[in-house]
Formats: sequence, C-alpha cells, structure tokens
Amino acid sequence: MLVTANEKPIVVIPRKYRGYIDEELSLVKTLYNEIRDVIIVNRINPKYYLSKTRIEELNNNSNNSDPIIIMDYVKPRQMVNLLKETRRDIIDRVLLILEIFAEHAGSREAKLQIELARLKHWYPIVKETIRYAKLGELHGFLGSGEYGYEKYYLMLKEREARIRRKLEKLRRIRSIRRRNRVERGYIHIAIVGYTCAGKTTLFNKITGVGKPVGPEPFTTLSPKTSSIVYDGVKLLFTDTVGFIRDLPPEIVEAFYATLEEIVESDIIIDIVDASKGVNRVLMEIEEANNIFSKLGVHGKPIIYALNKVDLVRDAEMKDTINTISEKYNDRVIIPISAIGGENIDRLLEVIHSLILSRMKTVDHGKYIY
Ligand SMILES: Nc1nc2c(ncn2[C@@H]2O[C@H](COP(=O)(O)OP(=O)(O)OP(=O)(O)O)[C@@H](O)[C@H]2O)c(=O)[nH]1
Ligand SMILES: [Mg+2]
Repeated sequence: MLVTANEKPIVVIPRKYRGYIDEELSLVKTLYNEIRDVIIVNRINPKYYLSKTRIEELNNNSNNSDPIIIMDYVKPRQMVNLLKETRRDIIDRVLLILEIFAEHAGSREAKLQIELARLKHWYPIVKETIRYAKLGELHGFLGSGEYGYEKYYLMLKEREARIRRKLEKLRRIRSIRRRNRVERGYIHIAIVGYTCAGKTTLFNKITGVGKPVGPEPFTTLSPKTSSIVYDGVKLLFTDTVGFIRDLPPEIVEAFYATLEEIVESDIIIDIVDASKGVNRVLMEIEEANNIFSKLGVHGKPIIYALNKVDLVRDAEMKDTINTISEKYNDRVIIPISAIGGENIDRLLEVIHSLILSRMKTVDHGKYIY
C-alpha cells in the first residue's frame, strides 16, 4: 500500500482545476485524514513539473517527509526528476485514483484490473529510470542500476501477462452469464453517472437490495445486477462504477470490463446530482456522453434522472430541466429522489413504455426487444 492515512500530504492543484478545488480535495480526503497544504500552480515546469523555487521551499520545510500529491498527469521524466530532487513520495492524479480504487475494490476482477492499471502506469516511469541509469545519472539513488531495472521491467511484463489471462477468463464467465439473461427474456437497464450521484441508492430503492452507499467517491467498484418484474416485464438493473471529471484513459481502459455492462444494456439511466446546479449538470451529461462514445454506445435510449430533488428548489429544478431539454430534446428527463422515492414509479413507467414501444414480438412470454 502506497498510502498511509496518517501522513499529511501536500496537494498540488494545476490552474486548470481551480474551479474544482473541493472536488479534487475530496478525492485526496478519501485516503488521507488531513492535508498539510494546498498549492495552486500556474505554470508547469517541463522538467520537474514544479518550479525549482517551489522545490527548494519544499526541501527547506521541516515536514519534508510528507508525500506530494499532484492532481494532474505528471510525465515520467518529470516524475523521476521530482523524485530525485525531493526524495519524497510523489503521487499523481492517476495513481491517487487507482489507490482509492484499490481501497474499495471488493471483487477479484476489480482487484486484478487495478493491478493491471498500476503496472501500466508504472512502466514508463521504470523505463525512464532505466534511461537515467544508462546515462549514469542515478548514482546511489533509486538503487539497483541499469541491469537491475531491466530485470525488474521483465518481471512486471510477465506479471501483466498473468493478470491478463486471469481477467480474460473472468470476462468470458461474465459474458456467458449475460447471454443467459438475454435468453431468459430480461431487459437490461444500466444505471450510470458520476460518482456520488446516487446510483447505488437508486439501485437499492428499485431492487430492494442493500448495497453500501456513501458520500465519498467510488463507493461502488464492482457492477452488481439484480432483477424485478414490473407489469409483466422482467427488468434487470445494473449498478456501475462512477465517472469522474477528466477520467484518466488508463482507468477507462482498466474498467472497460465493468463498463461493458453499459455497452450490453438495452436502456441507460444516466443519473445526475441536480443539487450541484445547472452548469454542473450539463457538464456531467456531456462528459457521460463522451464516455458513451468512447465505449461505442450508440442509439440506445437514455433517460436523464435528475437526482436529489429534495435538495433543490422547485424553480431551480424547472430551470435545469428546461436547459437540458433545450439541448437534448430527444431524451426523457425525470427529476427524482433516490432516497425519498419521489418519482421512482414514474421512472419505472417510462422504462416500461419505452420497452413496449420498441418491442417487436412477444413470443411465448418472451419479450423480443
Ligand atoms: N439528499 C439526497 N441524498 C442522496 C439521494 N440519493 C443519494 N444520496 C446521497 O448521495 C451520496 C452518494 O450516494 P450513492 O448511492 O453511494 O452514490 P453512487 O452514485 O452510487 O456513488 P459511487 O458508488 O461512489 O460512484 C450518499 O451519501 C447518499 O445518501 C437523494 O435523493 N437525496
Ligand atoms: Mg455506488
């Protein structure tokens, strides 16, 4: 484990995220109880990420064993240079998110996926270290010399191949299960959206399951499926892993298998936390759409469930609905409260009528969708 909860990290936030400081810090607070300091950087140094002056300041500070968390992508070259200059743990945004994932991962598949993503994130850094070792620039630091690193790199590659084989096996089992469900006449509905939007709360409300929910990001890391029968139609709901702003591509790739549930679904419920305000709602809808296209999801009915209406004034809710429907006039928009249960019936009715309108034949009690 890279992270120890009682360390107090210094958090570096690039200027581009200055409008989202609370959100970036909430990711850090998922793993650390306290933060030593927050630094906003305006200009990124190409060699060290941080400026030389900043590095000196950090090195002169008495708490110079605190890890540095950089909420940005840090290039391998910058990472190695910064490690050399500060001799502290440097954690970038991808690594931090992977650590959060690792803390929450319940299933074997999620654990393997995280390990794979960590390996892939680590390769370029090891390669860069090998390059330095060849140049003879790593005397006494980062240890074992060129040969040692190359051996280490090969070992990582072998590990990767083993993980991929295991994942492939688990994926095949999942795809067989999915096929069985289709054969049994289930209509598959994926509940997707940003982390903390209330996906699991909605899933629990509809299916009567008691999956853990919580205010911290990434409570859910393994998709879960459960079924109900609504007005004679067998509906299968899947709760999925949440999105975050600027989801690093490594993570999209690592979690592709769980997001596959979205690709295979018949209907998507995109749940958005409406209490965050209209601009934020629009941004989250757009980002989710980007992820859908990356996954190759096209032409499926999408329902926008604007959650947490209990926290939003009526007039504000109306504004939000109007703004979204102007932009996405072919989508169904339903304000709901996943906790209180408001409009959940309406949501199910809409799903039911969407299914009926798209159904082609009813064959011996089987719905052909
Ligand atoms: N006020 C209010 N809070 C809600 C509602 N629905 C969910 N929440 C709260 O929002 C937080 C996140 O809920 P979850 O259901 O865990 O959200 P999620 O989308 O599954 O989150 P991840 O699994 O972390 O991606 C929890 O603290 C819930 O109690 C709602 O309708 N109203
Ligand atoms: Mg959840």
